Amino acid sequence: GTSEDIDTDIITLTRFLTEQQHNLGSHATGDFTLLCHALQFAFKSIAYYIRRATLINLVGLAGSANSTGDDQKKLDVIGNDIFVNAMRGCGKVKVLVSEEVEEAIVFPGNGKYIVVCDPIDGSSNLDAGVSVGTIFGIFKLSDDAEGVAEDACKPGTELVASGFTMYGASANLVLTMKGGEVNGFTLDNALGEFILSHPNMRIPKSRPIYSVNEGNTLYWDDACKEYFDSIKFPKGNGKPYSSRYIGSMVADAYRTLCYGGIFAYPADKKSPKGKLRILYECAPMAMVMEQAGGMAISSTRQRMLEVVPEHIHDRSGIFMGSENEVKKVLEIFEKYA
Ligand code: AHM
Ligand code: MG
Repeated sequence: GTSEDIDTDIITLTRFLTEQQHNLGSHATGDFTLLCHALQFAFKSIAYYIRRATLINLVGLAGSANSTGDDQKKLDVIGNDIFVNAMRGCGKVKVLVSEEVEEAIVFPGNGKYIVVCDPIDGSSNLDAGVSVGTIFGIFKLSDDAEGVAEDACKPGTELVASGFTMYGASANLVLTMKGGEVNGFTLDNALGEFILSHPNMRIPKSRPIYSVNEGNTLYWDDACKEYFDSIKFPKGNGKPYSSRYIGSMVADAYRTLCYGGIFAYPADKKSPKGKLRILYECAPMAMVMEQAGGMAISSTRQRMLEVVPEHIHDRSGIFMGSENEVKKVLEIFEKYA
């Protein structure tokens, strides 16, 4: 190529964050920006170790169990440690909730933020080289709060920012800030920078794709069965929906965001409260979906962002994705309510 083919004015995440902070004017202390820098370092490190995993023998079990008793992978432990250390190191975080740690972590110092995260979601897929991801949400500590575990039990409506990084063919970071657009960044491995590659992501209004673990059909309630039957056996000469399920929420959510459709992990007889966690799986994803023009609801038809967890590791059923697809769920669920 000639020199004209090279874009010399790319928007890196660093530049993007600096511009965002500038737009906030004198209100911005720079704390949030520093926190985001620590986050992006954690994503880069995790991306690096995932890419190197097989070569440096990080796959397999680590010989310990996480808070719910699941076997923990070596990379789960590493991902969590990277995340915790990055959040501690930036000095801006007071409370950290991680899927891998039973209790909320309260850091010394006067950090003003609460961070919730699933450092490596979908880790059962790791050994097969399937995409996994980090999910995160950021809350501001209330002025009168001293910073204890309970301060993290907030509804998604109070998130100041959220997103996820998918470690796939490339590392893709999706980031949104309260009231703002959803922006997608791709990690340029050679530069070591996230580059704004998908500005203002908008989820299509409708799309006939569904994503659910259909092996749970036996455990679904009638409303759930009717909904999935309605898209698989449409009336008249309508075409049935396509099925896509990776089993890695971040990857399934990223595809849903890009192509549209619906992703669901319903509450069922086996998991009466659902499988996915409210604070660091459902709420951050719901914020991304809504701000991209989509919807997210719980199995009880509540707006996902308004669900308040009683405990940091609480779960919920979830349906999220294109607006019209989620509305179809609501329509059928209302009949059973
Ligand atoms: P994890 O946090 O233990 O990795 O579990 C969460 C994952 C999600 O990524 C995914 O959507 C879901 O579990 C898949 O569950 P299932 O195997 O029951 O379909
Ligand atoms: Mg998880």
